[in-house]
Amino acid sequence: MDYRKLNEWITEMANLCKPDRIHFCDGSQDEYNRLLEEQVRANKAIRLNPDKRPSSYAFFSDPSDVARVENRTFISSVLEENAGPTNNWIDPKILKPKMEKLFSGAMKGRTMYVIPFVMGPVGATIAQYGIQLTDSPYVVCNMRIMTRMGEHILDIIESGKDFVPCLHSVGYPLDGRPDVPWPSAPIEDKYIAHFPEERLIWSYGSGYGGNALLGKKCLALRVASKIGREEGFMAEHMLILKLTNPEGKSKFILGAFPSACGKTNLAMLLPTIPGWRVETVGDDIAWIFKKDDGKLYAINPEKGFFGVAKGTSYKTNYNAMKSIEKNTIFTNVAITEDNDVYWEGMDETPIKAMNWKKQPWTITDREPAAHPNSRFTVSIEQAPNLAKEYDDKEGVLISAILVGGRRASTIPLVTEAYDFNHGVFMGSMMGSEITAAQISNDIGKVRRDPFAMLPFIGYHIKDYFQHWFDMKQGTKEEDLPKIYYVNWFRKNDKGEFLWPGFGDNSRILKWIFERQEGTRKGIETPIGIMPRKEDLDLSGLKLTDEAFDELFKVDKNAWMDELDDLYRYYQSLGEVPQELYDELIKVKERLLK
Ligand code: GTP
Ligand code: SPV
Ligand code: MN
Repeated sequence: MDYRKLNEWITEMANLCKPDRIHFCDGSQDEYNRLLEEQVRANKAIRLNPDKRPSSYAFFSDPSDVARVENRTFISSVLEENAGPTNNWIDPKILKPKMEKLFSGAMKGRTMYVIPFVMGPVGATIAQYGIQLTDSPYVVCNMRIMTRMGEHILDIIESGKDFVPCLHSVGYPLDGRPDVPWPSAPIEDKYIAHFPEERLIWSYGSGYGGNALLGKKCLALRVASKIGREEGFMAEHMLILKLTNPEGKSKFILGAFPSACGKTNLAMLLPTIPGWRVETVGDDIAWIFKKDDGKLYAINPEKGFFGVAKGTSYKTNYNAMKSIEKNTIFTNVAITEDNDVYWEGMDETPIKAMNWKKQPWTITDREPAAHPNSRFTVSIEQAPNLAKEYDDKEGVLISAILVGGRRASTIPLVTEAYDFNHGVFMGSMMGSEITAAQISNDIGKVRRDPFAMLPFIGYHIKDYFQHWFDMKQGTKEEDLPKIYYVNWFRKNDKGEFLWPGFGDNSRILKWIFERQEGTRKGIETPIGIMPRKEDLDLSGLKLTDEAFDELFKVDKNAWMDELDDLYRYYQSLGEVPQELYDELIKVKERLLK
């Protein structure tokens, strides 16, 4: 929206939603503290033990509002064919009036907060400005952590920057009724709507994560992916890490894994191999753009982590645990008797706790104490392994891109693509078991999730694939990032993970780094290049030959089935680029040789 329409838009939305008050957020620490304390007094949050977890708070959502709701998320493009077969679509001419009715009076009895923010470092050529209007102070506090937000951004917008208007309400007007700890609307009234042509976001009825922090999935992925398609960059669901070898040489590696499949963990990894270092540039979203040298660079549009709490421990993710020792907002975790946080997989299990539903819980209970999609929100600046480039508006040069998901079988630990097209093919075939990061009856089932972007592409998926191929135009193959298919989650027939994962993933990163340097070998297989046992640094790791063989096994029949299924998948999407079929055929021919 044109910045000259800013005040008009705010007034119009206020007239629609009828809040009691309007508050322009300045983004200060004072304002953040005040809002949190107000929510403690209103019984919406608890302040954690200041001796254990200084300046930290815990919130507990309504049990019906615990994750992104993909079946209530809409790409409301003017034409249905522009949303494509993978998105929910409603004609904006129908959705807008429907949502206007819901928004009408939705903020009665509440304050409407005006949040000016930018995704990306200020001054980055592809930075995207936004204004979120919300009636949730929880959202304000989370947006302050997750984005660059405040008065200074409003000044930039007022001085002439276009911005993406984002309207949000939890959908629980206080029309003569008392407030509840976590207001939200029933599922059938929830709408997470994107109007891509207008670059407009309307979200109604949920206060949780990606549904409500509109800078994140809505703007930085769905809307930005559409903008990127038009303006020549890519908005991707990827972590960005900086890997440094013992000689001090660094490379930047991106990784596209679906929700709750290990992005934050990889971005914050503590290598188990001596002398290697991993630093974090980003843990969830990467914007990829080309510079005049023809090479691809990335920036992290976010400024914080909204990380999965469950499973995070000093053993599995030391840097995350250090990051959340203070100044952190927790959502849907359990609370210990001394008023600290707990979740399954944490280092020590208490005998008793209060669970995420605020009920008494004991160690013998069958139900987990924390919700599987419990989260922490913390500034990226609290990461002990923060890379200095995280705020660099020039971005970082991409050496390699990992793609992968949770696959109990078929997909080997690591496979290098023969070239860029083969790598895009690998990304297109990604499948993963559905996790608790979205509300679904199919948790655990494998679904195709190309580049981990299935829920986040703001336009037709066939054009998305084409955009990948377009990105390479004018760039020499050797200047493009190398693409690797990884799978930390392969299991043996007893259902146990074959690979230790976490810090030991550094062994795979090392192979990838040295492949780029030309100092590591691998063997050509029908599905790509793989390390032999002697090509990987497995020192100090107990990995049997059987486990190794199983991790790298290419089961010909399983792959033929996979390719048949993939072929049908492509067919179901409409006209996907011919390059994908070409790659599919090449793999098939190599398998049959
Ligand atoms: P989103 O924030 O939802 O996008 O998730 P994410 O991709 O950042 O996933 P995250 O790193 O938070 O990991 C999610 C879950 O996967 C946690 O429970 C981790 O403990 C687990 N996990 C992460 N890395 C590994 C790994 O290498 N091996 C195994 N077995 N589990 C892992
Ligand atoms: C994801 O689901 O990929 C997340 C969490 O990063 S949310 O912000 O809720 O989308
Ligand atoms: Mn994510």
